[in-house]
Amino acid sequence: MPTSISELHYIDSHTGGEPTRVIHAGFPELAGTTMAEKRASLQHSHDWVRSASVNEPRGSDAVVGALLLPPSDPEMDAGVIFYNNVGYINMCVHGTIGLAVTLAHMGRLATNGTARIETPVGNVEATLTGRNFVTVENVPSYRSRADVTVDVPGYGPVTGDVAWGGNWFFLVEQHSQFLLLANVGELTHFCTAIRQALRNAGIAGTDGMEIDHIELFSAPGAGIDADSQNFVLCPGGAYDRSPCGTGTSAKLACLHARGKLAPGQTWRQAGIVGSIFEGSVETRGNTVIPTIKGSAYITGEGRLLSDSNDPFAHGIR
Ligand code: PYC
Repeated sequence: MPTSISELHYIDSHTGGEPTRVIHAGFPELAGTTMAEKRASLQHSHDWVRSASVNEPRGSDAVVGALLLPPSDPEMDAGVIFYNNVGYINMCVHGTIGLAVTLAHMGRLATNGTARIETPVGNVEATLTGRNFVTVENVPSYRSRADVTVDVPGYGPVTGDVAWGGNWFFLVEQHSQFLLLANVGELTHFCTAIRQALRNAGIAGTDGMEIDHIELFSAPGAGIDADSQNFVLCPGGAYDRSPCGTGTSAKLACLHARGKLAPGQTWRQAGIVGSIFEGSVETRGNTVIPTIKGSAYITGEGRLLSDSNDPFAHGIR
């Protein structure tokens, strides 16, 4: 059979240690108009773009992909679909911070400029406040349930809040884990057991959406200048190296709902590797609009090649 080579053009960055791979050319045209429709087209007809670009051997379970598209709304500057090693994520703040720095690298965003970005779950804004610093105004976020207790086999009852920050999170304050990078294996095991227990108990987000991110909190480790430190388990089994911007948004919504965070007050959230996002909220009806600040750095760019004779042309699925 004649060989053909497909080429996906990428720019890589990391945000607080968490990688983002922006794919900006080389993919097929997607059906539909909105980002939600285009995501459905990507998922059902061209899922190889996702797996070829983030799964091994070209990526890893830590990489979040960001397919950069023209916006459907002329008022917006860009559209994006985020995905990972197992499927599609709704919104991704670390990825939006990476995307803003990538747009600057491409000459499409100037310092102090704002990119208005369409996602499948709403519009967000990313403002470049310095070469590597970005402020993201996220989608409306809210706590849907407080103090939900679930029985987790092997661990016993675990209590947490359910909140939306662009993805669904179960946020746990009380537990007996030590949030240290050295404990990532045990933290992953614990969070995976919580996620399964929520599934088994039929506990979900609004509209029955799966709670696919689990977030643990503790006081920050020695020498970390933050209000809190977290560990976030992502849907594909990897942990977020950054403090997770949608998870921080969910946390801010919960703090606000408990009367522990006033509008405009700053919250410094550290992640498990010690990188920090700064967040605050404004209220809008029953929701909050979170603003998350972080930084990203370009780490590479090029073309991902897939040879049609390669058994892993579309990644290890
Ligand atoms: O920063 O929102 C985030 C995120 C979601 C999944 C990984 N990072």
